[in-house]
Formats: sequence, structure tokens, C-alpha cells
Amino acid sequence: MTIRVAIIGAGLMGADHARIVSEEVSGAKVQVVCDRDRGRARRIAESTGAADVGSDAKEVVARTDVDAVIIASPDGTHAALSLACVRAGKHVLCEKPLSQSSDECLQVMEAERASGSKLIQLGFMRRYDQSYVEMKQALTDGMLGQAIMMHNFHRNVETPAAGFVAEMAITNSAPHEFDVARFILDTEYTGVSAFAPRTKNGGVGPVFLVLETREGQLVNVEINNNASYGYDVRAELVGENGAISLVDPVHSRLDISLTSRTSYASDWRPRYGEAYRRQNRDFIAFVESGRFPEIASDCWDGYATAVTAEAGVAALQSGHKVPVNMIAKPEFYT
Ligand code: ISE
Repeated sequence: MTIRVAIIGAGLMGADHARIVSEEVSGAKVQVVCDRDRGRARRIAESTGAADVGSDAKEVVARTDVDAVIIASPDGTHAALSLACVRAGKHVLCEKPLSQSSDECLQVMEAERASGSKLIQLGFMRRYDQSYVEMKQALTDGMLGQAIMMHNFHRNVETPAAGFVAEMAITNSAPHEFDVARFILDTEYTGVSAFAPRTKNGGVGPVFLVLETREGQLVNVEINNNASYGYDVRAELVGENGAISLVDPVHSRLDISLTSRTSYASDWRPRYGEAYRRQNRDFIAFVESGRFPEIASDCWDGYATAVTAEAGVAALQSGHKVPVNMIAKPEFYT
């Protein structure tokens, strides 16, 4: 049976998810593309062979010819649309963040638990990136000894979308590091400190966060949404016996005129192309089997990153370390 997927949101990520589902995931097809801008939805529907377009997301979720949903609409719509999918009994891959509000994440978690089955996979795709897979494996294999620190740098060429405000460096971009670091370390955070350098460029400036974990580890995260030179994500996991770093998937080096150079990706889509493919294939397998994918992120992970981001924003505003206070992890999510 071919899984018929509705894509909610026809912007940057909706277009990419539609392309991935139509070209790189077997056993699934794009059935409906939904966006308030029907013209934009139609262009993607035509390029991916979708049967139809829509402009009312909740109506599309309820359609009987839609088996599963990918939410790629603006962050503020993710929680309500995830709730609509749960109420319709449909599996959903929700782009990160689940919500920038931890309270909203709790509401979604409660609805999912009440439904009796896991339906929501969250789009923290870095977990599927081969570099992070090998980083986690090195720790799990015991090669590094006890993990003590993790250094993370996350640099975009320029702020990714209109309306991207300063604190979104922490609530929209940093959740990738919040999630992948706690996933690799298998821990939760207890506190966060945040700093911002003085810049002259204006616009969304860099932020520098230091997170502490339950095991006393330190995780630092630099986010720079206007780095200008390239899309550059780095990470190094430091253990008591060794360290392991991400290496960019570079495919060529140009040697010319006494120089040798490689290139950066323009944004996250080409840099994490394989991770998105793996993630989306796992989602379709989840829809087919009902078995939640082993390394995928769920609503608990969405809640954990939202609580951390809220503390990070408070730390930046106050200039003081802020505790990360979480509810006890429900059995449903263990
Ligand atoms: C964007 O929403 C993403 O998810 C990208 O992976 C990240 O690099 C970027 O900073 C975010 O704004």
C-alpha cells in the first residue's frame, strides 16, 4: 500500500520534504500540498505529482485520502496541527520545534498519551546525520571514556526566514544542538547560561550558550545566523580518553592559482540531505509498521528542547544562569 502524504506548508522545508517523499522515499507519495498561498502549493503539487492542493490545514489533515502528514508550516502552527493529526489518528512528522512553548508541548504530549499510541515523530534530523551517528557510536562503544564536554558551532549564511527575530537563534536554531547533544550524551540539562557578543552588523547576532547536564558535563553552543561565509556546523565530543569531531561531507577540493579550497553548503538542506532522506524513510516505515523509529525524536524531545530554549532566552535576558526544570519523563516516552 502506498502511503499518501499531505505536506502542510509550501515554503522552504515543505518543498524539500515534498521532493524527498516524491523522489527518494519508496512506498509513499505526495497526495496533497497545503498552503494558504494556493499558487505556491500548486507549483509544488505539480512538480511532485500530488493529486490535489488545499489551503485549510485541518481540513487536509482530516481528508480520507491522506494517510500521514508532514508539518512544515511556520513554528507557531506546529503544536495545533500536531494535535489535529492526533485527533484524526494520523501519523505525523512535525518539523522542529514542536512548539517554542513548553506548555504547548505538554498539551500535545497529553493528547498523544491519551490516544494510546505514538503518532508524532519530530524532525530533529541531525540524529540521522552519519557524523553524529559515529559520534554517538564512539561514546557507546566506550572508546572515549566518560564524556565530559561537547563543543558545538552552528553558523548560517544569513537568517533563514522573514520574521526571524533575535531570540529565534535560541528557540529555532539552537534546538538542533540542544536535541542532538542530549541524545548523544543520553542525558538532560540542569542549567543554561547565555551570552551575546557586541556586533556592528545589526540584525540577528550570535549567541553563545553554556549548558550543564545531570552528569556535570558542559555543552557549549555557538549560534550565528548571519555568519555570511557558509553553512558551517561543527561539533566535538570530548571524553576522558579521547575526542571525536564532525567532518563536513566534502566531495571535492579545488587546487588552483596557489590555493586549495573546499566549499560550504549554502544552507542545511544540502548539508543534511542524507539525514533528511533517512529520517523521512524512517517516518514512512513508522506509518507502515506503527513501530516508532529507534533514533527518531518524539514529543518528549520536543518538550525537553523547548524547556531548554525557554531557559536559554531567560538566561540571555537576565545575564544569569537559569535552571532547566522539567517534569518527570512519562513512562509513555521511555
Ligand atoms: C532552521 O529552521 C533549521 O532547522 C536548520 O537546520 C538550522 O540550521 C537553521 O538555523 C534553522 O533556522
